[in-house]
Amino acid sequence: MPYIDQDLQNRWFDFGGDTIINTNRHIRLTQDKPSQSGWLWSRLPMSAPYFQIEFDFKVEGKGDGLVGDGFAVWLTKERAEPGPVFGNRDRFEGVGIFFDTYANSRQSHSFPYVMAMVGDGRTSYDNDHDGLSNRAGGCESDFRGKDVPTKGHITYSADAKVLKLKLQTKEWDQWEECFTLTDVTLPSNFYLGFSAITGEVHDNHDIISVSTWLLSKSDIQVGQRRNNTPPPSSKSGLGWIFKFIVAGGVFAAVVTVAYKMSQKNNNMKRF
Ligand SMILES: [Ca+2]
Repeated sequence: MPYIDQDLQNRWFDFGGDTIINTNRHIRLTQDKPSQSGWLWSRLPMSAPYFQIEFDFKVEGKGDGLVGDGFAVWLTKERAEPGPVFGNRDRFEGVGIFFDTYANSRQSHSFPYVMAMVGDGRTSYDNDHDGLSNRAGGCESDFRGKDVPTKGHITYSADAKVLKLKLQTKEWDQWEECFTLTDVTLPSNFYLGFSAITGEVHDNHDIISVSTWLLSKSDIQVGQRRNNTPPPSSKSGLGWIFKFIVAGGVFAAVVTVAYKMSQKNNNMKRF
């Protein structure tokens, strides 16, 4: 927060589609209404061999029965290409993590469901079956409409080729592992993105903060040994890419600024 500077831009992130910035609260990828699609993407590629990403998100809406469709976190070679996969392009190269709140077909697991797909640039996301054939890992997770801040925590080691996701959805500082992917090689340069989509069913899909840390190899190993969050050391992350800090809602006045896409992106808006 407040996410944007006086030019209504952010130095490190670009956003578009139906995304709305509420400078004291959140980046709203979709509102709780039909046929929305929004995105948030890092402007610069990353190539760190060891890193940690933490993001605060909130998914909620007035619907108590059918809601959807969910949002995605992206670590991909491509960026800011709107499309059908939770608001982003299909046939991506890299990792997509889907926070799926709508059952497109009957599954053995409950919803919401969080799953990862490792895209090779050619394979399509199987939307009709909620990505069943694409699933590299996943977990059931009751993350909608929670009082506790809901968070995701990703760690990656290029050396071990391991990508891990932990979630905080129940209590503050109570992290639960969702999945550990092995044999994952991210593109040598990839972007960090978030996107969300609604159709007939809908929800607010909000990103509240994003923090990233460059880790050293020893940070990762210590973190794995303790099965805990590797502490971001002062020598590691500074100057790497960006850090958003949650400031708390101390200002009474809420200034909402709707980001107006460039003409180019406007043309890409509906797909
Ligand atoms: Ca789905």
